[in-house]
Amino acid sequence: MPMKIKKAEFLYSAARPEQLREPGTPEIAVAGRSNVGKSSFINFVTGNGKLAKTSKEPGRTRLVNYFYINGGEFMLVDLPGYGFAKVSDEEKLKWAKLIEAYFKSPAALRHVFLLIDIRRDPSDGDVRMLNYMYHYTIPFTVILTKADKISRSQALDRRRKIASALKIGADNIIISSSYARQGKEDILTRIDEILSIDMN
Ligand SMILES: Nc1nc2c(ncn2[C@@H]2O[C@H](COP(=O)(O)OP(=O)(O)OP(=O)(O)O)[C@@H](O)[C@H]2O)c(=O)[nH]1
Ligand SMILES: [Mg+2]
Repeated sequence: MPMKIKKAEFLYSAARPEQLREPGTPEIAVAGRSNVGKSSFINFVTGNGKLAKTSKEPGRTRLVNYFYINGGEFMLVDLPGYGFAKVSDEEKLKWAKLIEAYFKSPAALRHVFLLIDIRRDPSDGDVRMLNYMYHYTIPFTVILTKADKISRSQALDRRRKIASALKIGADNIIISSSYARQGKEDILTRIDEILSIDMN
């Protein structure tokens, strides 16, 4: 059964690790390269086009942004993107520390949606992110974004290639497009599955 999102609100932004929220409400984080479509994905999935700020300029999201869904049923967390060349080394280090702190206190972190542009091969940053998740044993689903840019048969082909490059099953990869509103049912069904797993 797909999860029904009735209400989505911006809750909080964290710029430094010590500002990360105390665990409580289950969290699903949205991670991926800068400009891959994370903020657009959050707007698409919640059905609220203005919730997360999107931009043509990579590096728009610099903070960890928390979105409160259905009055506290769960939280969607928009993580800052990685792999943006124009960012200074100092900024990169800040980013790494923030993400590291986020993954290290995963009490409430249930799942990560790792977004990858369907037209691109996984980057070093994507592989590093996957390794983080294996290291901290955080379950994840890969979401291929911008599927509107290619045909349906090309999309299936890209999914096979990316699955084999990442050594994961193609069934753990959802094809989506925020523009064409593709993949929403699969994503909402996955969210429902994630939240119904008994953590005790
Ligand atoms: N064609 C297409 N473009 C998309 C899609 N989703 C997002 N985009 C575009 O991709 C660009 C980046 O989108 P964002 O959602 O801001 O990306 P982000 O991953 O949040 O970027 P950062 O916050 O910089 O890490 C924007 O120009 C979006 O309009 C999609 O499904 N299809
Ligand atoms: Mg963003």
